[in-house]
Formats: sequence, C-alpha cells, structure tokens
Amino acid sequence: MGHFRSNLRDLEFNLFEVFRVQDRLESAPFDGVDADTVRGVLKELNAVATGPLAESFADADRNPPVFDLATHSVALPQSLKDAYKVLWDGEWWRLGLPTELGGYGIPPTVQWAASELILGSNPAAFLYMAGPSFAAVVHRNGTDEQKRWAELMIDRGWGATMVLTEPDAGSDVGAGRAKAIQQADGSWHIEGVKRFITSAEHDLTENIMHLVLARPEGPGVTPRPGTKGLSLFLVPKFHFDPETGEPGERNGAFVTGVEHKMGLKASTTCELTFGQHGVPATGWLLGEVHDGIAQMFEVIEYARMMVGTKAIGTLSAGYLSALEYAKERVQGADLPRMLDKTAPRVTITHHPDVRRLLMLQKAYAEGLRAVYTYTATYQDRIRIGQAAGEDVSLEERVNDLLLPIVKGVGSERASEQLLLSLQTLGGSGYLQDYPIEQYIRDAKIDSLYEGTTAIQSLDFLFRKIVRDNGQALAHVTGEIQAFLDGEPGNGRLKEERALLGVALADVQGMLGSLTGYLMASAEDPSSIYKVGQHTVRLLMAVGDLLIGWLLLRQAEVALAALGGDGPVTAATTRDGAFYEGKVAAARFFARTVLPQLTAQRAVVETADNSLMELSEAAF
Ligand code: ST9
Ligand code: FAD
Repeated sequence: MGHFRSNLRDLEFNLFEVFRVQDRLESAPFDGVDADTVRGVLKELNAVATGPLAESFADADRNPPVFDLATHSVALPQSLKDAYKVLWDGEWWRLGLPTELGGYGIPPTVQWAASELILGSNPAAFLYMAGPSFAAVVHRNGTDEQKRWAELMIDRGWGATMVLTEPDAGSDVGAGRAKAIQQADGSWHIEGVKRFITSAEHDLTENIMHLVLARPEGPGVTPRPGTKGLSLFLVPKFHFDPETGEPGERNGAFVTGVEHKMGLKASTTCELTFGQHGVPATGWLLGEVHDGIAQMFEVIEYARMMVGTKAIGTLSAGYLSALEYAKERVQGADLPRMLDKTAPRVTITHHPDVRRLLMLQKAYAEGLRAVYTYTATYQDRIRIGQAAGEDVSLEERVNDLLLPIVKGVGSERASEQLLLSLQTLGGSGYLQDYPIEQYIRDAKIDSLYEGTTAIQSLDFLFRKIVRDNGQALAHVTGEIQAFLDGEPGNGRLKEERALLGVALADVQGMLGSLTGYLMASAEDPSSIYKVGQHTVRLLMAVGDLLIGWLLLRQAEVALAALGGDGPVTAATTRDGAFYEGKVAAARFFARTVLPQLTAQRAVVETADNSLMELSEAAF
C-alpha cells in the first residue's frame, strides 16, 4: 500500500450531507453534472490518488530534481514523471477549468475535494499541473490573440509559473525592481532576477509560460511606485508559432539556480533570470493593460485556496497514518492497572494521552476540511449567481474573507498537528520508514509561500474586515448566531453550543479591542502596533471559531443520521462509528479548544506596546 490514506467518506459527508452540493447540481451552471457523476469522479480519483499517483512521493523526495547550470535545465526523477503522466493522461487537470476551455463544469466544492485527493497524495505533481488553470486567467484577461495562446497552453499541455518574488521583494511585492522595456513592435523586454519560482524549469512539458510581474518603462508609461506600478507580462520559455503553438527559438528567461529545500523537494524552486544571457527575454503585456497586481491576484486567490487545501490534505493523511499505527502498536498496561506488572499490555489507543493526540488531529483535520468546503460553497454560489445574472458581491466578499483562514489557519494548524501525528508513533515517527516526517517537511512551506501567515492575518483584518466595514464577517457570524439560536436536537450538545456562544463572544471582544486600538491610532500612531501584535492571534481564533461551529454542524447531521432522539450507538446505522466520531470530535473541540479563546481575548484586551518599545539589543 502506498503512503496516502485518504478520507473519501468525510469528503462525501461534507459534500452531500453537510453542504448539500446535490441541491446545486443539474441546474445552471452545473447542468451537466449529477450526484452519481460526482461520486463516480471522486471514487475514481481516490483510486488513482491512493494508488499510482502516490508511488513517487518518497522516491522523488530522496532523489530530487537535478539542475544543470551549463544548460539551464532540470532533470526530474522518472518516478515523478510517471506520476505526472498519470494525472495528465487521466485529464484530471480539466477539473479546474471552465467549460469553455474544456472543463467538466463541476462545482468548486467538488473541484476542491478532488484537489485534496491529488494534493494529499502527490503535491509536487499537482503543482506542475498549473498550466491549464493559469491559462484560464490568461484567457479571461487576454487580448483575442492571447486567448488563442491560452488555448494552445491547454491543448499542448504547457507548464506555467507565477513570477513575483525577487531577492529584495518577498512579502513586499511592490518593492520589485524587475523592469519591462517597451519595444517598437509592441512587445517588451524583461530585465531582472526573480527567485523562488515554482516549476520554472523541468522536463515535463514542451514549453513553460511565465506570468511575470515587472515595472514597465517606455514612452506613454507613467511610472508608479509599489504594487500598483507593476504590470503582468506573458513570457514563454520558447517562442512559438501563434497558430499551432509549435515551439521555436529559445526566449531569454533562464533558470540560474534551483534551491535545496527542507521539503517538497520534488517541486523545483528556481532563480529565474531575464535578459542576462545574450538573448532578450521578450514578453507581452497581458490584455494590453497596466493592471498587473489585480490580474496576478486572480492567480494568487486560486493558489491560496490550493495551498490551504494542500496543508489540510496532508494533515488528514498524517492523522490517518498515526491512527493506523496506534491501533496496532502494543505498549504498556491500561492506566487503571499501571501498578500491576502482570497486567496485559494494550494497544496505545487505550492510553488517554494518545487518545488526546488522535482526537485533536481528527478534529483539526476534519474541521479544516469543513472550512475549505464551506468556503468553496461561496465559490459555488458565485458561479450560480453569475450564470443567473445576479449580484454576487456578498458571496465574493465572504469568499475573500475566508481565503486567509483556509490558507493561514490551514497551514499553521497542519504544521502543528502533524507534529502530533509524528508524536503518536513515538520514535518510529522520526524514521523515514513512515511518511509523517516527510509530511512535516513538505507541509511546512504552506505557511510561507503565497503570503506568510503574518501577511494573511494583515489581509484578513485590514482588507477583509476593516475595509469591508465588517459586512462579510457579519454575514458569517450571523450564520453562527443563527445556528446557536436554532437549537435543534432536543438539547443534545447543549453545553457545546454554549461553549460556541462564548467563543463567538470572545472573537467579537477581540475584534472590538483591535478596532478600538486602530481608531486610537488616529490620535496616537503607535497604537496601531497593538493591532499588529495580535492579527495572527485573531486569525487563528476566528479559525478555531469556524472549526468549532462547523464540527457542531457536522455533529448535528450525524446525530440525525444516528436516529435523532434515539441512543447514540454505532449499531444504529451502517455508518454508526463514523457518525459517532463526528459527535465526539465536535464535543472534544468545544470542550478542550474553544475555552482557550477566552484567554486569547484577555491577552488582546490587555495589549500594550512594551514589546515595541524594547530596544533591538534586548532581544
Ligand atoms: C508563490 C507561489 O508563493 C507558491 C507556489 C504556487 C504554485 C502555484 C501552482 C498552482 C497549481 C495549480 C494546479 C491546478 C491543477 C488543477 C487540478 C484541479 C483538480 N485579494 O493592499 P495593497 C491587490 S507566489 C485580491 O495596497 P500592497 C489589489 O488589486 C508569491 N487582491 O497591497 C489591490 O488594489 P486595491 C506569492 C488583492 O501594500 C492591490 O493588490 N506572494 C488582495 O501594495 C494593492 O493592495 C505573495 O502572496 C487580496 N487579498 O502590497 C505576496 N490584496 O486595494 C504576499 C491586495 O485597489 N504579500 N490585492 O483593490 C501580500 O499579499 C501583500 O499584502 C501585498 C502588499 C504584496 C499585496
Ligand atoms: P520576507 O518577506 O522577508 O518575510 C520574513 C518574515 O517577516 C516572515 O516571517 C514574514 O511573515 C515577516 N514579515 C514580512 N513583512 C511583514 C509585515 N509587513 N508585517 C509582518 N510581518 C512581516 N514566489 C513567487 O513569486 N512564485 C513562486 O512560484 C514561488 N514559489 C515558492 C516556493 C518556495 C518553496 C518558496 C520557499 C517560496 C516561493 N515563493 C514564490 C516566494 C514566497 O512567496 C515568499 O518566500 C514569501 O512571499 C515570503 O517572502 P520572503 O521569503 O522574502 O520573506
């Protein structure tokens, strides 16, 4: 059996029992898709993800891509190429495409569930498959000629990259210095060095389309500082015949280094140099408009959702691996008989602390899966509203609000909880005989790229809450309040609901304090430091609130399935143990995690600026 343990049952539970995707199928714009199709797609993909796709996972980590500076080329390990071929030949990339570009027209909720299976099994292979999805952005924003290029990118299976970061411009993309010099024929010559570019070189595809942010220079261009002065250029690795796509001369974008990383080694992370090797790096302005950062954010929004889903998929795999081990491993006596040296030895699942480790992992893995699926329901609603010509601005804002939670909280909790997966195995977890140490290495990147957690938290508070006047947040907290007010289930989970109510009040209290500090900064500018010290705390707290709420929603569905008022027993339905686990996870999270938000609130309420007043030397 390969490394990847999937949780198809939970994916289907979310889709059909909790978020009821079937109600959105078989009508525009998802007319061509019914529930059986969705189940069939997930079942087939699950077989691929747990089978051939997973095979290269360890091999490509131990035998990572090899870079040759003389030819600026990279050779990927054969095992990874085989995995990529499985994905490409299976046409799984179509799941992410709009129908007009050959997509299957499935709802985003299903697309992200499918993505979790691929990302949990073989994240590097998924990343190399960016071409078609990035082509969709080119198609949406491009000129007629560029729309044709986008079709060629898909038809000919090209790779693609997103090229923002420079040595001195990481989080601060607006500090980028790469420039684009306008040419008489309407093209541009890009000059500069970008770093950390994923998939900028490999030997999987005949061509790679780089989507590059650079600062335009030329007659008619008014220079602007920061991100708003950046434009987005299409820079192919090889020039190509605009009709057939047949690759021609080499363009002047060369990879000049490939990083040696802690994890995700199978995915190339490249230094990409433009116009420094005797060949100009020719690019074309996307859509002939200078709107680079907004255009690039269409890619970034997709990528942030993807990164969060990747982290959550890896956490789930780590938990299931730890669970499997714990059910087999015999060690020590049951605690009540700990002094009896003749007591029978038990599997470690009998030990309270191992149960604590396992249930925390389960609650976060399944709770976060619910968070990304809940987010994707807004993406479903955006598509449905757009097809009906309705105003979808609220749905868009809610989706925007939730993205930093999926990305920021998903990646942070995955890293933290995967350490507990390893801990469950004891010393064995530290070995490469088990996949968890690689999960930890491979998932660590998720809190770093696509905007670090600090950046997610600033985006969450300043852009998604303050600038939105709290409207999207009010919509989500309104849903939580409605759940609290609804009180079905004849008092079941009553205490847990009360704990959720307290958590909601705690988050609102935190927000009240932070907005107070923010308003005070009009008089005392240093007051904003009090906000900046606690934005990550807020992000994580809202994440826990959402997880606690969605686990309770799941528990409610599970209780109904178990027979409503009847006794909660695994025997009442075929899926009894699954549903019992749902109720248990919700209870555990509400009782052991949510109360911690009260302490977090107190920390925020008593914030001062002593940390900021400290001299650097004192650190
Ligand atoms: C990276 C790549 O790290 C990692 C690997 C990815 C690989 C991708 C592969 C994908 C694979 C796909 C496979 C598909 C297979 C399909 C299969 C399906 C089954 N939302 O606040 P301001 C815009 S890449 C939207 O003043 P500053 C907006 O236009 C590197 N837009 O910003 C705004 O204007 P306005 C990632 C936003 O202070 C303008 O920016 N690097 C948002 O100038 C200016 O806004 C990063 O992520 C938003 N949330 O700059 C950088 N925010 O306000 C992180 C801003 O008028 N740093 N805009 O609307 C940041 O995000 C900074 O906050 C900053 C600040 C750069 C934006
Ligand atoms: P810095 O920005 O220097 O941040 C350092 C620390 O300071 C972080 O903890 C950060 O949170 C904190 N910090 C910075 N600014 C602030 C602030 N204003 N407030 C609070 N804290 C702050 N980039 C691409 O363009 N394309 C890619 O395909 C790509 N792939 C990548 C793949 C890998 C494996 C890696 C490692 C990186 C990749 N990146 C890519 C770059 C990635 O997006 C950046 O590394 C990331 O945005 C952070 O930038 P930085 O590394 O320069 O860190």
